[in-house]
Amino acid sequence: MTNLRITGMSCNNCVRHVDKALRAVPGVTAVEVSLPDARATVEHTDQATLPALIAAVESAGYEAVTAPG
Ligand SMILES: [Cu+2]
Repeated sequence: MTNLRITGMSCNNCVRHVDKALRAVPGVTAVEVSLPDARATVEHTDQATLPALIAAVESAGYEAVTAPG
């Protein structure tokens, strides 16, 4: 499981974009995105690497860094 701090989300459309981008990464099994917490919690296998998760968020137009649990 990986927690990401997401920068750039301002509404529920942003949440959907981030959610969709993360779910498209091979190995991701579950995603929970919180707008008020600016956070995404991602359940995934080893197939989904941290750089792949971050790249997916960036390709959707947002910034991501790892966040503590
Ligand atoms: Cu938005």
